[in-house]
Amino acid sequence: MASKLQAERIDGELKASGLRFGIVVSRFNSFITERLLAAAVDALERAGAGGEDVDVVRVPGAFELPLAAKKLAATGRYDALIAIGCVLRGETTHYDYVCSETARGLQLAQMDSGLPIIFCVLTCDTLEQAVDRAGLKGGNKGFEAGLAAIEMAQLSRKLASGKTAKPKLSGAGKRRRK
Ligand code: INI
Repeated sequence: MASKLQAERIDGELKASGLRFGIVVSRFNSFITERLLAAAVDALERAGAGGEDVDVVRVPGAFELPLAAKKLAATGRYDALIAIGCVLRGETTHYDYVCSETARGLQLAQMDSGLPIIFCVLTCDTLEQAVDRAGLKGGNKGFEAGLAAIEMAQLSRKLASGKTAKPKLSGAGKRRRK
């Protein structure tokens, strides 16, 4: 038998006004990362963020993103962070170390701080693949990251406030008072 319980949805709204964002961007492969950055800022602006609500910090390469993100998180100034980078496979294993440590470091920073840190690091075999994901065929992952940052910031506020909706029973499932 189908359940009568109607669980309420708890979502983060896509409204950026009143929220503060920090964006950490890698200068390595800046041809790609600056396009991702522009699209992320565009998403925040379209959702209502003001210029004074968005800070942009640049680091040398993707490997440096986790430490900068961790330090930004520690300031307590932000509702969400976005980490932007682009790692392209070369002929050595360097790529694998940079990719795995960047992802691991950002996840650690996110879990340690409790602040949403959006992973906008492209890890591609070729420059063509990266270009496709930074504004051509595959859309722009920076824009997606901007939206994810807003959603996670709103959701985090909701969950932290404890004002989440409680599941309620529909008509037939309600207990009658005698
Ligand atoms: N950093 C990147 O962001 N992308 C790359 O493709 C890359 N490659 O290929 O080497 C890269 N290396 C630099 C690395 O992130 C650090 O900045 C460097 O090792 C200093 O710690």
